[in-house]
Amino acid sequence: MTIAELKQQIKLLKTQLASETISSGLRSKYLGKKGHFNQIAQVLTQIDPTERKQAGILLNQFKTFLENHIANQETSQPEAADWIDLTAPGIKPHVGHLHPISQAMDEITRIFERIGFTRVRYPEVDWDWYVFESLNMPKNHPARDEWETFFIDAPEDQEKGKMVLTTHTSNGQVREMERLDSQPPIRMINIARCYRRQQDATHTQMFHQFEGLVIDKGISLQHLKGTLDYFAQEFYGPGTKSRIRPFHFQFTEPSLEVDFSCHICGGTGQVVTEDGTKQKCKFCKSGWHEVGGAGMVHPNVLKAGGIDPEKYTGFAFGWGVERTYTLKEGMNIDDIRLIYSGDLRFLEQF
Ligand code: FA5
Repeated sequence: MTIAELKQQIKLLKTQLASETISSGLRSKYLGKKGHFNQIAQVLTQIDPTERKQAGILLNQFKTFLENHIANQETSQPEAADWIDLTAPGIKPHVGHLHPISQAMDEITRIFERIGFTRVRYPEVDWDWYVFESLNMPKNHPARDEWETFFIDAPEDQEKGKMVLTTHTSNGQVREMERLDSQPPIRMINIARCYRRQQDATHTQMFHQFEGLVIDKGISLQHLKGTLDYFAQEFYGPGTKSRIRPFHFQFTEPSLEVDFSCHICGGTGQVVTEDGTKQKCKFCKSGWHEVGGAGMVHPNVLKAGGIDPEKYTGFAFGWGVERTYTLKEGMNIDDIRLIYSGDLRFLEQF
């Protein structure tokens, strides 16, 4: 090789280097063991001995040039900002979403707000008076046993009794009457956490209920049934029906249990299989799903809230949010404890 050829090669490498757009890897590519510089330096032995000194000087100058150029590139383009392809699709940031039960509570709130209900919240640690006694469950009444209550180890209030973790959102009934100075009309939707000593596939120790309360002149069972049908259609979709069955609660008279028709079998309790035979619907077994209780507000409850039962009547209902939500079409949640398992594989599906 001649000095002229060496100069030509150095020139080519400089042009190539100038067109490199990323700094990462430049050092090993040009100055590494098998890099361009070492490869070109190997030709030194092939150069005529009379020109070797000059070739050595040229190579040294080229090496210094490479060192400086690459060092400059590395400082002006830190690794992280190596190279940006402005046309590449962006990296989708990992965004979370509301917990499915929060989504359900928002939806329930919107459904009732559309027909004039006001969303309220009352304490989830409350006095015995609001949770039991004002709801027509005097001290030592056996009906209290159904509520498997957590009691708080705190001093008792002389009038309002012990403190408990609210077992149901019905504690909001007399509180709402008090908030409105016992002046109907009342249209409340109270959604809150509740606690009971229960734990199995359909019960959790902490769960949510939503409580409706309507009090005005002339309120009847028909208003309640109309509200149930409205909710059924809005929450579960057109065609869903509601059904009421006689029950007993101390704070309503008459008392009812509320069912909604099953979306799988349309309330018939039977599904037609592919071969045309009829089978019992496995989802509901009877055509209906029970969601919770309801009834006409007991006169004693109205009195506890300072409202004259001779002038006013009202209805109330209280259902589990988890229960109501898991009955939605396509949910397929057979164990409500999953909802609070914190398992992202479960939660990310909603
Ligand atoms: C009550 O709690 C009444 N306060 C409802 C009511 C309100 C009746 C107003 C009349 C007027 P019950 O104990 O049945 O009723 O509970 C209502 C619903 O809450 C149940 O059907 C269920 O959906 C839900 N629920 C009750 N306990 C649990 C639990 N441990 N885990 C999950 N959901 C529960």
